[in-house]
Amino acid sequence: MGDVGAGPGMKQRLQTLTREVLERIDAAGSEEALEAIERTDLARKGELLGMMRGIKDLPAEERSAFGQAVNEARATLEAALGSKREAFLSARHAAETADTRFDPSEPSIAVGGGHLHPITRVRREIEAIFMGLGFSVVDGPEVETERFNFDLLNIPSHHPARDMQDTMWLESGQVMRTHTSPVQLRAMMRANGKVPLRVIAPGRVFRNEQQDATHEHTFHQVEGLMIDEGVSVADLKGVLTLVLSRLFGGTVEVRLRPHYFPFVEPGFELDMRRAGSDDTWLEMLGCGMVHPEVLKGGGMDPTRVSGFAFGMGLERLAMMRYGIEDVRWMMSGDPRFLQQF
Ligand code: FA5
Repeated sequence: MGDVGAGPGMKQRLQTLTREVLERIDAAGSEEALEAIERTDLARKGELLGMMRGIKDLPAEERSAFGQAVNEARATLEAALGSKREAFLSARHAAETADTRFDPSEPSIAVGGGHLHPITRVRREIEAIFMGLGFSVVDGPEVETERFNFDLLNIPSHHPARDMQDTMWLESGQVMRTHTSPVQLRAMMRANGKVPLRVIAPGRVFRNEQQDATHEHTFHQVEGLMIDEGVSVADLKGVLTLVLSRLFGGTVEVRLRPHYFPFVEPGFELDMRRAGSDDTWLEMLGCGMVHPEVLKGGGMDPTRVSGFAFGMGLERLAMMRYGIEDVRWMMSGDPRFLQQF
């Protein structure tokens, strides 16, 4: 700038420069192009700010007016940059929302709700029915002692009845309970000889068994126990018939067969099938009158009280209830199975 100090020349140049930069801003085709203009024309080393530094060489009376003019030019350019940048932003936003592949009003993809496992459903139904009859729901440990799983249930060691249930033994000498019957003893002991005692005990049981369509190694039972003065086989039959007809809506046939269980006398097995069908009978539960030795072991006086007990397989009940053909589906964890319930 050879003519620094010539006020009119600098003013002219300021006007020209402002117009040129405004044109460049206007012509910028992208946000990057805008940034480039900002970096050169409005930078400290750019021509505009260079003019600021030249002010000191101007005649004193022109300095203030020229300084103001440069500041105004700078403000004008920054405002133009700002509004151009905003135009780019809103164009970008409009392009994004105009993309018809994205419709914010469309319902979202269904995530799929959870389902209760058929075993859980049947267990809850059974619990509700028994609670309506004055039974309470109790629990017992899955890892049991030999004493509770066998001895107190009138199954001494070396008794062939131990082979009826293939047992999973732990290194500690304890067992994975093979049935829910040990909870009978725990409930009696807690009752401390007091009757009436009416409990059910749902839970998992474990057997070292070969799996097939009706046998699992891990399955569920619901134990039932009712002890009072004068309880008879008629009560056993009455309660079980009532419960099963509530559970199945009175549409099943029931068959009682005499059966040996060491902890009951007399003992029975109950089979069921859909009424009027020629389905095969499905073994559903074992039951009987609590053996006097078992009552004694639980702290009850067999000369004063009597009781009935039963143990039903929940898998078999659920299979009947929902028409499930293979027990192995129950533990499959397959969502195609679970989604049906
Ligand atoms: C018992 O476990 C006796 N504790 C039942 C009992 C209790 C009898 C009280 C008398 C008094 P059992 O081994 O039969 O009996 O099994 C009872 C029920 O569990 C069977 O009727 C059947 O429904 C079911 N069950 C037995 N084994 C299996 C298995 N491997 N898979 C699925 N369900 C089974």
